[in-house]
Amino acid sequence: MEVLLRNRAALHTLPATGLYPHQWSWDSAFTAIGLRHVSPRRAQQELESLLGAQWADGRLPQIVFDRQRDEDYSPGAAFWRSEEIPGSPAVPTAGLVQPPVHARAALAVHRADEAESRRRGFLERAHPRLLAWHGYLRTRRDRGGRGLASIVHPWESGMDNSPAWDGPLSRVPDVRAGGPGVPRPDLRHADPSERPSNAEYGRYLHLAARYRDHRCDDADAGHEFVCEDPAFNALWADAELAMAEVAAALGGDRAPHEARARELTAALEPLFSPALGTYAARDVRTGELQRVATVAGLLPLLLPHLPRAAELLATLRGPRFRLGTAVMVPSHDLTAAGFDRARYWRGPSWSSTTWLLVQALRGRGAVAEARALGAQLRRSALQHGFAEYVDPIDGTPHGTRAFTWTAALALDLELDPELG
Ligand code: 2M8
Repeated sequence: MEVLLRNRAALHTLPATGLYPHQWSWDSAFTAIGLRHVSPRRAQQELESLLGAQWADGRLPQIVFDRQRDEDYSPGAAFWRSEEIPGSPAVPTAGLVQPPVHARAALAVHRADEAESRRRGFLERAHPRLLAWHGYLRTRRDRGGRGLASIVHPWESGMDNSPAWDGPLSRVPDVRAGGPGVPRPDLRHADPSERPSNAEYGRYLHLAARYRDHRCDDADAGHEFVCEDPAFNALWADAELAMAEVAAALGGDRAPHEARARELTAALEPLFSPALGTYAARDVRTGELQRVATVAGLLPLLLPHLPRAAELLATLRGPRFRLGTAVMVPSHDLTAAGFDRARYWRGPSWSSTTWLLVQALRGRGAVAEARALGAQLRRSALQHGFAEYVDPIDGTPHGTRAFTWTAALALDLELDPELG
């Protein structure tokens, strides 16, 4: 709670006061999941402040900027100039998106105090915005034509420098070529060996600038990075299951959402790689599956009708991810040549993905494993001042400290009647 209070700003919570001084999309959803236990109203406001920054086409932005802090993070409001793009909201935002975990969070927040939720009309107000958000993914983001949402930037996966993006990113020009260096205010707050490299940032900025210069138009044929991410789509399918509950709570029809969740689950199938024992990202431009096992490929375990659950559980428990003996769940295959214990999404364990897998294990009836994994997350969070990510082999903390979603999700597990 101390971390959540320290990072509080207006109606939302910053992921961390130094490294991430704005509001991030999926961070706010995880934050609300923790906050709901202590202040359901604050949790509602956390989500509503993000939903308030929705674009006319339904997208929920990756970042909602605080103009006062524009020097402290790159790229910021002055880079995106969202106010010049038709359909953008009144507040400055990025044009990209992040994984759609918001409906799941809204349902959890509603259930934390249904009377307060009804009194404030929380679900009634959130529902149309969540529908529009999922509608955006369906109508604007199916770039591959196979029923899955595509991401158009690694930031949209939430797992920025995951090795899954190395192949597709290698074809993207680096803005540094012939130009100035890239601004890295992030390196004031975290060690360079724990963050994405300058070569990756050069490509991130090229892609973001191009998207901005094309008015964040998803129909533009010239995207240089278009990928189907198993985690993004599994979280969307899970969010549709949450929407079925939201619709039922409002006296509506759950069936269309359940049907969509099944369709998405089926559409994920071609992303399964028997060689890896996980789902894998597909580069839509080349059609190639990326042959790397990452935690993103395990997240379809959240889905109840998944045909590959047994294979995913075996991989999670096997040498690549070592459930029970690794510290939480590594972001990348422990046996891969490119596994890096300390660098961001190329190996370290994160609370968000670990928490999602705690829920997935519980959903599949593996309650003892869910409890043990949840206990590891809480222990690690408390031991290291709520670190952003940790070494999966010896637990060494990395990135920033007093990180909001680490605190929020540890709090959620602490107060979970079955797991705490
Ligand atoms: C990280 O991503 C941002 C860009 O969105 C960054 O590296 O500056 C990721 O870990 C992402 O998942 C997270 O939402 C964000 C804020 O915590 O930081």
